[in-house]
Amino acid sequence: LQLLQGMSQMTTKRWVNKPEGSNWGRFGDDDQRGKMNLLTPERRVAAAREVKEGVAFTLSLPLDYPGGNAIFAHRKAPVLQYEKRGGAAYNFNFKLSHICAEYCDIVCDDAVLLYLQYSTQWDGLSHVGQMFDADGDGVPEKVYYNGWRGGVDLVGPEDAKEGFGAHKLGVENFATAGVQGRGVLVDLNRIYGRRKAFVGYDDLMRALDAQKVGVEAGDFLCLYTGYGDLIMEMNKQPDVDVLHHSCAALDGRDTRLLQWITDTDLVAICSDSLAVEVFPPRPAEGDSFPMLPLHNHCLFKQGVHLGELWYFTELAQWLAAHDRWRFQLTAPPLRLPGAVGSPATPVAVV
Ligand code: UVW
Repeated sequence: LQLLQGMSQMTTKRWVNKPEGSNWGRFGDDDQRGKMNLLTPERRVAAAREVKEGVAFTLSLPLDYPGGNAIFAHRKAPVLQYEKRGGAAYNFNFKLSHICAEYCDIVCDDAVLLYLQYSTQWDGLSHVGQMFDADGDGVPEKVYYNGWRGGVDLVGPEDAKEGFGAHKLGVENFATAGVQGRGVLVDLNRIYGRRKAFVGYDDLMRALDAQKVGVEAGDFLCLYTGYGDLIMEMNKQPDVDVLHHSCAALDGRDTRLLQWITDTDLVAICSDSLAVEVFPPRPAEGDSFPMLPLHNHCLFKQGVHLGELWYFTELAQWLAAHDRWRFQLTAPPLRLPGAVGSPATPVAVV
């Protein structure tokens, strides 16, 4: 019987090797939600207890910011589009009635070409993977969180002629996790201003100690760096050189920081900065290393979602004025099957 059970386990698992520091299998061999599994009813109740005044803050940029595509050539500003309705007229300011006498209703519809990671966004677990020998044949393959495979479970235009998308680890799995919990804001802007800084474990602990707040299992760690203010001030004409040399971000090469992320069981890290971590990272030893070490640790190994280009300014001011750092956070991604990222318009309630 033991042998049979062992065999059936081997057939459901997609990996025989798992990356060092990963938690693959912790939430089941077929898990696609990662640490969002830790958003239990108890944690949602704890988050709701942070609502004392009922004041709400929108934590997204307008989704046409940062503006242009100088930051990432491959991510373009949203373009609204319009369709014709029936004959020649566009379905915009369109008269619904054929005879418009006393009453005539008019209607508008639109569509959008939206790069899902252009502005305030979530990175899904399918956003970053790694070449890794998961099947133990000595040859690395394209692998994502929990062993899901590039080219098989995540299919792109170079893998097939049709049927593209993240058939596993798509953001719809994240959306249906009910993304609401307790946010903890760390005000890095207060410490570093607009100076570029690599924030490692010691720095983050000092910031948390100064605010007399901790991060617990199930929390969303939110980092206010001031980068969002810079983006807003640049008024859709981003100065890439200034952005590149400004504000604090996490040091993805700090192994103690990565271990702390693992150990706290936080469910997500959200920042107003471009990539949560400093990019490019500090140089690493050897000739093979992740260019996005924090993404690698969070998305690929631990199933921790990352929120980027959020907007925390007014929330940070309110929290500082009230000497509070926790709030209820509601931040679902789009329930868009097969997408690897999603725009977000998160809301904090204090
Ligand atoms: C990259 O492609 C650099 O990803 P992200 O926007 O998540 O930093």
